[in-house]
Amino acid sequence: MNVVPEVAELAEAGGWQDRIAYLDGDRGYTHGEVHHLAGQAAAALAASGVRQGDRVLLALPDGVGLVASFLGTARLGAVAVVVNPALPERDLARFVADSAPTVIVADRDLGGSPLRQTAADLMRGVPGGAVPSAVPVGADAPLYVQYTSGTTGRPKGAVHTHGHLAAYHRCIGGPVLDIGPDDVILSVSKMYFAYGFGNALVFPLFTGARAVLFTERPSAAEVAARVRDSRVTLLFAVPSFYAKLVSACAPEDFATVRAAVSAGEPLPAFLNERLSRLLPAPVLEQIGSTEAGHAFCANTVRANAPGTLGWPVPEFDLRLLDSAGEAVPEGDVGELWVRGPSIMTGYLSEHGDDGRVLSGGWLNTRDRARRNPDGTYTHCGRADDIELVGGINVAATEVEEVISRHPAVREAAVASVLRADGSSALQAFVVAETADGTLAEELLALARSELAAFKVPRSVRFVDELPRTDTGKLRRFVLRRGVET
Ligand code: 3SK
Repeated sequence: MNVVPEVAELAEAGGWQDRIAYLDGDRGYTHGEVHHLAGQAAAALAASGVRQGDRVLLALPDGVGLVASFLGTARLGAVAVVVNPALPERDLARFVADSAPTVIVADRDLGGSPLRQTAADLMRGVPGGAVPSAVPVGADAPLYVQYTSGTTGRPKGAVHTHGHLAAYHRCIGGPVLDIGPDDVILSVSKMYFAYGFGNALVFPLFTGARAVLFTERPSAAEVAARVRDSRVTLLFAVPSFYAKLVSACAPEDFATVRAAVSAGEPLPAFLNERLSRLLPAPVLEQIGSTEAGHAFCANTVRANAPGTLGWPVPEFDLRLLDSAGEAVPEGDVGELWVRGPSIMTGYLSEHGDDGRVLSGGWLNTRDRARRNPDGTYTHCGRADDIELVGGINVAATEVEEVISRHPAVREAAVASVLRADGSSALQAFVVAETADGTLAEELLALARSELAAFKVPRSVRFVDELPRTDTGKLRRFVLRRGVET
C-alpha cells in the first residue's frame, strides 16, 4: 500500500480527474494535473538521491507546489516534514536539525542546509526522466511529520502514517462534514497545521472537492471576497480569525457557506452568537491535535450542540481521567485521553515525553473536559490553563469567559504575573474595540459580579493582540512571564 496511487485511483474511479482540485491564486489545477505534477516531483526527488525512509523537509506556502511535493515524497516511501515556511530561519534550522532531511524544498535559502530545491524545480521533473513507481510501504509506514505548535514553547515532531490520511476522510470528511465533489473548501488555517492539512490538502484528494488556497496569510476582507467569488461551501478557521470576520465583514459574502468549522481553541459563546448573524450556516466546533492527526471530537452537519465539542468522531474512544489515572465520575471534569486510527506513532526525536503522552494506544491530550448526559463533551481548558495565584489554583478559562462577555472585548486572556513586591497576581490581557480606564473598571466590576473574589483579576492591561502560536493557540506562558503593569 502507498497512499499516492490509492488517491489517484479514487480520482479515476470517481471521474473527477478533470475537475479543479486546488485553486492556487487564480490558477486552477485539476486532480489529474496534480497527480501528474506529483509524479514529476517524485522523479526530481529520486534524482536528488531521496530513497524510501529518507526525510524531505517541505517549508512551502499553501499551493499546488506543496501538494505535489508532498505526494512526490510519499510516492517514494520517503517522509515529508511539513513546516511553516514563514518562521524565522533560526526556528526552521531547529526543524532541520531535528529531522535531518536529505532534501529541503523551500523557496528561500535556509542557510547551511542540505540540498535545497524549490517546488517549481520539483514540478519540472527530470529531462527525459520517467515517473518512479510508487514504493509499496504499508499503511503503518511513516508518511509525514508535523510539529506541535509549541504552546509550552517546545515544538515536537508528531509522526503520521500512510493509513492516517484515509482515516481523516473515513472518520471526519465523510461522517462529520459530508464532503463531496461539489464542495468548495476554504481553510484559513494553513497546511503546516494539522487542521489545515486535513481540511485543504487531504479532503480534496479523497472526495473530489476543490480547495481554495492562499499563499499568504489572508485578511478578513480577502477571505470574504474569496468565499463570495469562489462560492465556498465549507469554511474552516480558528476563533481568533472568526472574530476578525465578525468585525470586518457583511453577511452577503457568505451566502454559499453550508457549514463553518471552528477548532484550535474553544469558541466563546458570545462569538458564536455574533457569527450566527454573519453566516447562514451553523458553526461546528471540534477539537483535534497535531498528535491525533485531525479532529477526534466534533459537531457534525447532522448534529450540532453549540457550546460543546460535539461527540467522539467515528472509530475514536475518549476517556476522562484524574491525576491518579482513574476514570472520573460521570459529569466531573477530567483530563481527556483519546484512542483512534490516526494517533501519531510517536515523536520524531525522543523528548522523554512519549511515555507521558502515549500509553497503550491512548493519547493524553492535556485538555480538560466534561462528558454531558447527551454524550457530547464540554471543553474545560487545558491542563496547563490553571494559574497559580498566591498559592490558589484559578481556572483561567472561567475568568476569560466572563470578561469576554463585555461587548467591547474582542479577545481576553488572564495569567498569573509577578508584582513588584514579588507576590503573584492575576492580570487580564484584553484586546478591545476601544480601550480606556472606564472599560477596565467595567471589566473588573463584571468579574466581581460573577466570580469568587480570588478569581477576580487585580488589573487589566490592554494589548493590540494576544501572543499566539502560528496556528492560533494562546501562548499563555508568554503572558505568565510578565511583570504586572
Ligand atoms: O487544534 C485542533 O483543535 C485541531 C482540530 C482539528 C484538526 C486538527 C487540529 C490540530
